[in-house]
Amino acid sequence: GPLEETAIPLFFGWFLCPSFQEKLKSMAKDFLKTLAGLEAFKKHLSDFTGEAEKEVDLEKFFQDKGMLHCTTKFCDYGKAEGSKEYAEQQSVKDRYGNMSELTLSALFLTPRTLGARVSLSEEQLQLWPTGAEKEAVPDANLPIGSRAHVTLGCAEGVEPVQTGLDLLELVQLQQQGQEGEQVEDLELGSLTYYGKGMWVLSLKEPTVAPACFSSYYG
Ligand code: 2AM
Repeated sequence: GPLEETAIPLFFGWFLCPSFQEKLKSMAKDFLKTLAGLEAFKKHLSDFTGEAEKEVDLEKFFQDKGMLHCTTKFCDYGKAEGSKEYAEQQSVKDRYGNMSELTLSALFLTPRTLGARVSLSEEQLQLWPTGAEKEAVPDANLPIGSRAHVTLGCAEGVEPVQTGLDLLELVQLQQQGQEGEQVEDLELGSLTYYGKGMWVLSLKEPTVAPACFSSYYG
């Protein structure tokens, strides 16, 4: 009967330790503050506002989406394709509840989302679901794990799933050799503008985020 079955969660992922969540949130806040003050950003402000000359408060523009985490597999309680197989995968069972260190390599924002890019280790990639990139961008050959990220905020009416899609768009541009417009060297790293309101801050020193592999039922 249903009571003997294992319930499949909404999603699996690495959940950042509470103290680190605060650290990352304040890092993102500082970044937005710096960005808002740059002439280069002001020049492209209409990407965010739809009209020139209008002001935007970036900190209010991106709404908090709660507990910071890096989703591995979105299961939708078993309705998403491959979720049962993922939940039963040996590596998933073995690592469940284990701590891991996520490497954050960049912060990025678009007129839809604000996120941190995660560079997964070989070991962490064993928990990465097959087809996560193909499912999002079927026509491209994007590196496995290149969708990995932490959503830090979304514009009004935007669902967090968008953050990974925005990241993949950026990864695709980089893969196609688009170098973007190197805008500025900030304290945290170099800032690049890729057009259409897409900004990337490559961290000079990747930030290590302690996180626990677990799942969320809601
Ligand atoms: P996120 O990983 O970009 O934050 C609950 O909605 C969580 O699952 C969110 O963290 C969300 O996005 C992620 N999510 C929602 N729908 C998804 C999908 N179709 N594919 C991958 N992740 C998804």
